[in-house]
Amino acid sequence: MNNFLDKINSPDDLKKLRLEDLPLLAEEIRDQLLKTISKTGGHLGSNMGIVELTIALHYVFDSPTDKFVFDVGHQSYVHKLLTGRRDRFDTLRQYQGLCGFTRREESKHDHWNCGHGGTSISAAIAFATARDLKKADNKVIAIIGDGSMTAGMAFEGLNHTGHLKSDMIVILNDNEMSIAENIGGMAAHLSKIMTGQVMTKIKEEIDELLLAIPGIGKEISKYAHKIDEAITGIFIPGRIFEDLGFRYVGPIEGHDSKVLIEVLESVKDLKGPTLIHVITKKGKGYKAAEDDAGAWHGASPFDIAKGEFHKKTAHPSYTNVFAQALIDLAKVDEKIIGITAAMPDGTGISKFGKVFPERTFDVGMAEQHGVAFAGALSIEGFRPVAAIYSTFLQRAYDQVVHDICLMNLSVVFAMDRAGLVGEDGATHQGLYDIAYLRTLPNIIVMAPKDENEMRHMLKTCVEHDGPTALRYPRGAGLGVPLDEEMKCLEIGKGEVVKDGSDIAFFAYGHMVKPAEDAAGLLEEMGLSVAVINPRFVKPMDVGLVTRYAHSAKCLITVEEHSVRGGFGSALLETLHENELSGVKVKCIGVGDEVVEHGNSAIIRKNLKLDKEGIAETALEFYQKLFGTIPAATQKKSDISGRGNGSGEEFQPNGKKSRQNSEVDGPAVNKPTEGQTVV
Ligand SMILES: Cc1ncc(C[n+]2csc(CCOP(=O)(O)OP(=O)(O)O)c2C)c(N)n1
Repeated sequence: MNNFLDKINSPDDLKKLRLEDLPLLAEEIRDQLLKTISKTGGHLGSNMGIVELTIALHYVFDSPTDKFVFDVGHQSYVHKLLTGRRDRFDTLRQYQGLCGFTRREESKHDHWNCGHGGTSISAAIAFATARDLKKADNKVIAIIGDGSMTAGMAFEGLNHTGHLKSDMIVILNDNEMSIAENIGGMAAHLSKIMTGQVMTKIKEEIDELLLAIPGIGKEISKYAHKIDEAITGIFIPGRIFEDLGFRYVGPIEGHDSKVLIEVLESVKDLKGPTLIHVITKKGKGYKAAEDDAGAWHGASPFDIAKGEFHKKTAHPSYTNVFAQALIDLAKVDEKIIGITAAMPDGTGISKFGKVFPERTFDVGMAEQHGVAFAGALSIEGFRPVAAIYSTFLQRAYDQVVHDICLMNLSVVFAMDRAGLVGEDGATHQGLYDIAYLRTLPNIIVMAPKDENEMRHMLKTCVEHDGPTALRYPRGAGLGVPLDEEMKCLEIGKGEVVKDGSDIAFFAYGHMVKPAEDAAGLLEEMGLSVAVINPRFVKPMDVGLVTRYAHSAKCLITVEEHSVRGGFGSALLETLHENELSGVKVKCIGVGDEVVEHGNSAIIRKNLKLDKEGIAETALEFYQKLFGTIPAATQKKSDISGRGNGSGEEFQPNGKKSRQNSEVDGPAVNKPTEGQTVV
């Protein structure tokens, strides 16, 4: 090995290499990608496929003066390796390490924070516009995959760019794959372009033969061209982009740095928008990933030699339990339809699709369209289940409001990855869905305490007339036994997991378990702690809230969600609406901050959302209200052994909170309502 990569600390070092060195550099980069991602996990296939293209971009352009905007940003690992982040590459996706997407805070070579798809062209045309307004002359290049090109926002960006006619380059990195197989007209159009290349070659050969006919050959050739143009407009490569106002260049072989460099050199100073269509192979250079691009898109740690992911011993994931439950429900209800937006495997809809292919729809990376599509299907009597991660449903917020809730349509939103998502980080955290959904009319919003309850909730959702939303976390369930029969839950009714009189935890969804564990720690100290599983945030179980507002000395809400607008806020509103004044309430959740990437256990510990953190915050709150626990009852004095690390607390005067908020006031003035203890 020549160790070219070891000497590259900036794009200037790359430019010192000879063209003939670049294939070896590409090999070294692929080795490094495998070495690191096999340990950290990450977007393997996309990065293996973009090696030569990234080398060529940095060889030809001058980053950071010239600006690269990677769409989604999941394919920017090679860019990170070439822009001074090689030494920290082993920290990829780790806590306080390099992010798995582009981050402005991380490097001057990253100009746009992303993680969601379809944003690159909008950002790039804005950078080009700003450049023109400032009379600067740097280049701007958006790099977008064929999967992300199916996002409506990408078309909006193309349309505006064509209109502005600014000097800008869009590189379409076409590997014929989104995470799964790419879908739709754009995919078909791109493959026609490639077929068109073959046809063009054939036509050139025919032309040569015609021209060789003495005397009349030239005339016949001209006539043949006219007919060809009239009939086969589809063979004009990139017609769709040309019509949008772009100069189309391609398709170009994407694994030959020399060719790519020649093409980039030849277009870099052209005026107006140019789209370069580059053909790459996802997973290039690693057989397992080339053979199964879907599985290796987002790889968990793996054995390089064997090409196998390390085995996980955890319980079945929420995703798998959801998929099986949906299949079971759809066997008896033929109106159930599964919808995914380019995440068939991540959401489990691919499993549903194997059993009910005709009732499964992957709409592409097009959440907005997917939600409206679900709405109109429900008008026709179907029961669409839109399985969209909490974070990606944000993209379709207006559709949830306008196309579903206002019409009171029976669509189920199954939101996987609700709560903290670990290594994917800030852009993927599912921390806002309670807030953005519970404010809407008609919708029922719920979260299960475990995977068994999730199945009952799913049945509750599909049988309810009107919109419903169900949130559940990333990863493994608790391993609880699954009831044989799924049953509908009473809407708006929670359960008392355990009774208690000093503190009542109202823990939403998957936070019931850590709250139960925290209650255990507090009880060891002599406190009496209730744990409530409210199940629904909308409608809230007013009876349960009222009961504990009277019977417990204080209420503590626990959620893996933004405290602002979340379950705790809803409980405070419930107290207010029911004139339950003077109740002491503390809201535990995520404060007004961006939660970065890293191992979920570390992040939860830092946010004090693990059992020790919850118990510690609860104890502090209790002691602040009522003084120290009497020594007579106290069994143990320190919960975690990690000292006092609580976050700032919410003050009515608007003082900032890091991760929890509290409200208190005069005594309770309403009678108690009864509730069964389960
Ligand atoms: C709005 C949104 N929806 C879904 C996703 C999840 N997602 C991440 S990458 C990806 C596929 C991207 O495909 P493509 O752009 O072709 O890039 P490739 O990985 O194939 O290089 C998807 C669906 C996302 N990041 N953003």
